[in-house]
Amino acid sequence: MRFLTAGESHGCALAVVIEGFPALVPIGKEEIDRELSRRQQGYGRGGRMKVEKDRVEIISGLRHGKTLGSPIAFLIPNRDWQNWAVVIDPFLPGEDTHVELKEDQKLGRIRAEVTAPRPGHADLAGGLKYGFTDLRNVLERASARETAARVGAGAFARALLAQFGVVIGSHVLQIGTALTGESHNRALNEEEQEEVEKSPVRCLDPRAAAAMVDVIDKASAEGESLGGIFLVYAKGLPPGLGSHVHWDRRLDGRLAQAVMSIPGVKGVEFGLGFAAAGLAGSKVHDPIAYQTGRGLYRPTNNAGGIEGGISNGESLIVRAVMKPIPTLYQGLPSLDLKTWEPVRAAVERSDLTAVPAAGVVAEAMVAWVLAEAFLEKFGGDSLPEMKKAWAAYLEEIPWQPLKS
Ligand code: EPS
Repeated sequence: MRFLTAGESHGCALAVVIEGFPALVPIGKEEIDRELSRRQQGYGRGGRMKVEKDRVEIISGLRHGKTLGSPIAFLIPNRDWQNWAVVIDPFLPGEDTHVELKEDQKLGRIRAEVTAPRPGHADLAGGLKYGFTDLRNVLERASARETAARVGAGAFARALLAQFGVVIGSHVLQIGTALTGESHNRALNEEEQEEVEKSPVRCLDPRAAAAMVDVIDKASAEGESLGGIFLVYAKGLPPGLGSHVHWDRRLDGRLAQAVMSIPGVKGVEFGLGFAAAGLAGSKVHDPIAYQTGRGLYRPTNNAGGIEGGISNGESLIVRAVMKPIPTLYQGLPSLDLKTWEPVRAAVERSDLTAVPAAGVVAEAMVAWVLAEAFLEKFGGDSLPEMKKAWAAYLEEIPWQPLKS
C-alpha cells in the first residue's frame, strides 16, 4: 500500500493517489472532511486558513461509501488559487506579478518572484539543488500546505484501523515556553480527547492552553514564530505489528520516518524517550503481567507500545518536537541571490505556530504506517479477509482487543 501526493501550495488543488488499499472498507465524505478541518484549526494559524475550507473531491476508488480495491484518487481544491492563478500559471511568465493579500493587512502585497531565501526553510538548499533563482519554484511545494493531502490519505488509513478497534488521537504538550502539567506518556480517553478538540491550541490542560495563547500573542507582537511538542497515541493495537528481523521492518523506525517527514519536525521519541537516558534499567523496562479476563498486559508503558521494533499490545505513544516556523514577519538576515547583497529574507504569508495542526498531521502519518503494518500482518484484498486473519490470530494469543 502506498500513496503519492502532488500539488503546489497556490496551485489549483492538491492531488492524492492511494494504491493497494483493501476493498470493502466503509468511509464517508464527512469523515475525510472532518480530518481536513481538524488540521486547519489552532490558534496561531495564518491568514490562509481563513481563505481555505478544505474539502475532499473523490475521483475514483469508492462506490456507495465503500472502497473498491482500485486506486483511490482525490483532490483537495485550493480556494486561494483564484488569487494566485497568474503567479502559478503553468505556461504564462509571471516574474513581474504580485498578489494582494486582502485577508492579511500586515503583509498586503506578496511578490511572485522570491530571491531572498528564508533561513530555516527549503528555499536556499532547494534553489541551489534545482538551479532556481526564483525560490517560489521551491517554496510552493515545500509549503506545509502539502500536509492537507497527507491528512486526506490518513483518513482512509484511520477508517481501516477503526474496523479493528484502533483509536488514534493527539494533543499539544508545549508551545514556546508554555508547557502542560499533563503526563507526557499516556494515551487520552474519549472525553479527554473531546476536550482537546475544543481547545484553541489542542491542549488538554486549560491553564497551559491559556499560557500558550499568551506566548503566541507575544510572538505575534514581536514578529516572531514558535515551535513546540505534540503527542500522538494509538490505542487498541494488537501485539505483533512490525518486526525485529530486519531494520526496515521495525515499527518504531518506520513511524519515526513518517513523523519526521512532517515539515518542521526535528525530533521524535517513543514512550519515555530521551528521559530514559538518565534512568536505571529497572526504572525503564515495563514488567510483564497476566490477569484472567484481561490477558497479557504491562502495568507501565515506558516503552510507548513498541519493543524490538514490534507493537507489544500497549498504547503507542509518540512525541515530536517542531521547530519554530521559518517565516518570520520581521525577516531574518539573508542574501539576495541575484545580487549577493545582504537583505532581509522574503516574507511570505505564514503561521505564527502550527504545532496544533502538526499533531493532526502526525496522527495521519501514524495511521498510515499502522494501516500498512496491519495489511502486512493480516493480508488480504478485502476487509472481510483481513478480519478473518485478525480474528484467527487473536484466538491464538492471550491478548484482549480494546473494548470501547
Ligand atoms: C499552510 C498553507 C500555507 C501556510 C502554511 C501552512 O499557505 P500560504 O503560504 O498561502 O499562507 O499558511 O505554510 C507554512 C507555514 C510553511 O512554512 O510552509 C497549510 O495549508 O497548512
